[in-house]
Amino acid sequence: MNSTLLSTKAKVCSVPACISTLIATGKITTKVAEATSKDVDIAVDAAQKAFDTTWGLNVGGAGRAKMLGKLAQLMEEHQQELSALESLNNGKTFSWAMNADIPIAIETIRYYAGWADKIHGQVQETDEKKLTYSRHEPIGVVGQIIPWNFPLVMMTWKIGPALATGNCIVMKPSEFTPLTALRMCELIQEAGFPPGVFNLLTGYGSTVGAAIASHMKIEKIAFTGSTLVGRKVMEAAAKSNLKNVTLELGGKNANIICNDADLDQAVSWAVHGSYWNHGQACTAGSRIFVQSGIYDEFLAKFTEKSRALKVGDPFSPDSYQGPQVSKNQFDRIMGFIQSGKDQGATVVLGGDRNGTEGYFINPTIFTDTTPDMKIVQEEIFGPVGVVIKFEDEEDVVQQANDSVFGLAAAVFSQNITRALTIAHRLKAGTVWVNCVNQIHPNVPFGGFKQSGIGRELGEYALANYTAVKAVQVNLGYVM
Ligand code: TXE
Repeated sequence: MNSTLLSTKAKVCSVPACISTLIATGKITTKVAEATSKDVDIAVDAAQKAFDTTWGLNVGGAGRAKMLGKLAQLMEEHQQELSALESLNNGKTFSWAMNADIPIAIETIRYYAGWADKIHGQVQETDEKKLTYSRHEPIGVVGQIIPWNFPLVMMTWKIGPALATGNCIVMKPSEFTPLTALRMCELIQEAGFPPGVFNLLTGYGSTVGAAIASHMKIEKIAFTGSTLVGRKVMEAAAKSNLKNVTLELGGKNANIICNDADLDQAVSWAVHGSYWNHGQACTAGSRIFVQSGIYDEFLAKFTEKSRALKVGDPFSPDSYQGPQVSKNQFDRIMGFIQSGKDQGATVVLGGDRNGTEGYFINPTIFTDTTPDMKIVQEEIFGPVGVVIKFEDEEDVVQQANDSVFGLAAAVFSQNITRALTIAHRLKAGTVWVNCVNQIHPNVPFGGFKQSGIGRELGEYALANYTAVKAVQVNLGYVM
């Protein structure tokens, strides 16, 4: 049991420790336990035991609904605390955590509480002498690996459908953001989930994450993170027990603004699309395509509005943007900015660090890019946008789809026919019209192309966590 945290036993061992840093200043906040692959085995055994005895087919949907409902209520009661922890966790502003992340997380759990007693199979008409039906059964022990950009939201997107459908979970949060996940363990216990149903292991991807992905007794894995690691997870699943895989990976999302858009609205949404969560959003609208008739005016207004954003202490009420999550990410983003400069793009705004302490980066805008540049093709995951001119629909659809990713896109036009025609031609799992970054628990979310496999949220996510069994009963058919 060394250095494992099994939520349901609320046991934390102390050594060896991995660290979590206070990102606003770069200093250490606290230390949490570092699990090993042996702890994954222990967690899987605990989960399997719970599945066979107290969970899985041993508890009805109404029971699961009640516990999920209670969990949502507890999260609501602790909203301030969870928001503060989330802000400490990854540097996002307290006000965004309080007004967006935590409410979305609560709504997600409440939404799946509603599904728990509505998981139905079907009856198939085959023959008068046969009764044939399908059951949607829980898979068993499922592995879930989540990232650091929306730690609690990502946690609820994973545990909501998995618990509603009766599975037991072994989860690993990002090594950068264990804090809200650890607090959730206590709330999950308080909500009445039996021991072993939910197990959290804090630790690194190359050890704990890899052990989950290749575990022979974990029959499904859900992963959110980089495309690079998504490939590794899929490979490990294929090489071990062919576990079922869903992946939510990166994006390089097109935000298309047509001549006939409401310009001021388009500017405000583009600011939100580029800098929300400090640009650390897989849906960030980091490729902004603007039609030639309004290009100059848009760029001037967008630059002015971006310059006015306050970057600073995440706990200060007037901060819009806090620090990037880690030194790794800070260096990575600064590397992308440098590559843009080296490859000849023009820096219209920012392009530099904010202050001298911590991982703050000024909102950055590039123009004069070419399609082959790294800043146009690769996911930067920071407050960096490129503004690109386009002439007509054909041109912009071709440019927008010129990406290995296909997560999200947005179209701004007051002509609904034009907006929807473009929306339908874009290769993306989500297209927003006259808005960006709108997330609802009942709307499916996921990517085309290398942005992922499968859909989270909505009714769609239930299928990720159920195995369909067909039962055929002979009512008198004689051999
Ligand atoms: O992600 P990793 P990183 C993208 C974004 C970012 C880049 C790198 O572009 O700049 O990825 O971020 C676990 N087996 N996204 O390096 O490593 C890891 O511990 C199993 C987009 O932080 O993919 C963490 O829990 N698991 C993304 C999780 O994977 C492993 C959100 C994600 O970390 C593992 C985050 C392994 N071998 C980054 N190695 C999104 N889609 O929103 C690491 N992990």
